[in-house]
Amino acid sequence: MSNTLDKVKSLAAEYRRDGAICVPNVLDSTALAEAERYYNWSITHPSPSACEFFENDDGTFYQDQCHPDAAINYREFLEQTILADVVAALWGTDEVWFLYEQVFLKEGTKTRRTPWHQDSSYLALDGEHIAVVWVNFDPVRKDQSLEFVRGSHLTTLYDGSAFDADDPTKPVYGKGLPRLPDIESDRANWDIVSWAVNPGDVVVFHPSTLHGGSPTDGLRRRTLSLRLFGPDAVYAVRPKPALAPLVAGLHDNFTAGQAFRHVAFPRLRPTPAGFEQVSSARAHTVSVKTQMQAGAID
Ligand SMILES: O=C(O)CCC(=O)C(=O)O
Repeated sequence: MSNTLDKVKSLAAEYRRDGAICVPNVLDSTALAEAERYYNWSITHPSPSACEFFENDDGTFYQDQCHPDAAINYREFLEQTILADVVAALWGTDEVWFLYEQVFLKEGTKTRRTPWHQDSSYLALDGEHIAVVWVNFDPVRKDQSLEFVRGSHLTTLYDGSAFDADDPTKPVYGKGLPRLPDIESDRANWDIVSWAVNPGDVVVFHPSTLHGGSPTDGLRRRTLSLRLFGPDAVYAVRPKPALAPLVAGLHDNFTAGQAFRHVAFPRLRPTPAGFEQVSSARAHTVSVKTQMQAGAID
């Protein structure tokens, strides 16, 4: 563990500068099998926010996120996983909280790109201490991997992508934030980075980093994306109530800039973790896609 965390610490400056890093061999086969067990639980227990983004395509591009029972069901994994220590090492903090999980499944003959976007556009929190940890259970080739615009977490926050099949930059809010640029049509002018990822490697990125998933072609890609936050995370106001995290009444509890602490989000570090207060009242009743395309939460 200490070797892995030393390796992570040596990447902290790159993480702060680029907004995304790949850390090889973080999860051993036992830890990976454990993570896969929870991924499988999510796949077999869809929440109301589960959806296929592009139903008319040949391949499957499925996601689900923020299951009302995930924090409770993932508890043992979250308490023990080195992934919480990885983000603590990157941030240089002692405290880490669980925000939510998201699962992706891309499989079939061909799946299209995950449109370029920044997660922060959809998120009700800001801060340096917020991270997405992208874990894969299948080898992912570089040309089919998640791509990032280096350093983009330090510049403009754009409107979200509504994941519209005909227009990948179609905005979620349509006001208050600039529309996403068409990065895909102009790739040479963006500093794009990606990695081939083997099971056990993890990609960590700040949610304000512009990213998009390459299309897959005949491969299966199973991804668990964990969202974690630390001490400096504060509640953020977006042009409309932010879509994520999908927790009933979330916006009633906060004012802009307030420290982001809420019973739905258990503290993972320092140990012992604080799960006692976790509420399972994360009600949401329609799919994420519907919410993104309506530009509002249910
Ligand atoms: O895996 C993908 O294609 C998308 C990942 C992503 O956008 C995320 O984890 O925020």
